[in-house]
Amino acid sequence: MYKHSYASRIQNHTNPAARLLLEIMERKQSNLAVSVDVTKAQDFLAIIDAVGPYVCMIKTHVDVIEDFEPSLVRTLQALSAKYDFCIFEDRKFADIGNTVALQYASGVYKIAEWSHLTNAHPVPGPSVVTGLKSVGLQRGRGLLLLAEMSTAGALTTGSYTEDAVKMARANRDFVVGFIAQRRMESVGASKTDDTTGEDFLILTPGVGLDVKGDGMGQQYRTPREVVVGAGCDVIIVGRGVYGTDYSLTAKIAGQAKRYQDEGWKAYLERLTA
Ligand code: 5IU
Repeated sequence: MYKHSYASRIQNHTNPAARLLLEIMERKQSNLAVSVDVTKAQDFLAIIDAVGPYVCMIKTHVDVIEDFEPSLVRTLQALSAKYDFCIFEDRKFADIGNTVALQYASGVYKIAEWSHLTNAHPVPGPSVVTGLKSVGLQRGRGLLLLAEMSTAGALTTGSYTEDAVKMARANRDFVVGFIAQRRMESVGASKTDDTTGEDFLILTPGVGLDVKGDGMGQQYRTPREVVVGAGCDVIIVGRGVYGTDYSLTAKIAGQAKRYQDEGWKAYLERLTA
């Protein structure tokens, strides 16, 4: 059982984005990230405004927003300051170093300017980290590697996951953790998670309380299964929080509170188990 508290782990990280996330989690007593995958800027902002008090992080896919304008990220940043949450653009970079550096810094979205954390597939090898780091490190940004996916039949297994952990170990100033389904410290190590002395942030999608899947390959586990059973740090919840009617903001806020409570209760159970 991984028993280190979020607060005690701040000192294990030099990366400002990792430290900020752990500080917010402790301050707000929340390990909930809400993933806001909607296509209209108005819905996007309304959902964030509703869930803001309950989350440590908002996860975005800005490229699905049809009426995206640069001003949207300024508003997002203002909400991040108002409600005290980190921003994580779930971009899943996966190209050669030079290209991902351009995609991260430039184009329509200029992700490095506003997203505290982003992520990358390890498939290109260490150069994907080198490319992103050349842009993000100086801005105090952090990277998560996709070590495992939540979908049925995902290819992110075995030596692929092990190599992702090796890539992270070689870049601890910038790679702060993983998108994964379990703790990663003991992967490729001879010790258990608790004794390796390493500290990776484990952010985990595929979390839901009411359904087990979405008919499109997604697989859900409960906050307790993820946080207590698998030792993960942040639960990422999308449709389980915002449902299908985005105008029901009171209901969305209620769901966010429900997942915040479940996630935190599970964390306290892990600490004291
Ligand atoms: N996401 C996953 N599984 C993964 C990875 C990312 O679900 O393995 I990597 C993303 C996709 C979506 C969010 O943006 O997390 C989950 O949304 P729902 O809770 O609505 O399924």
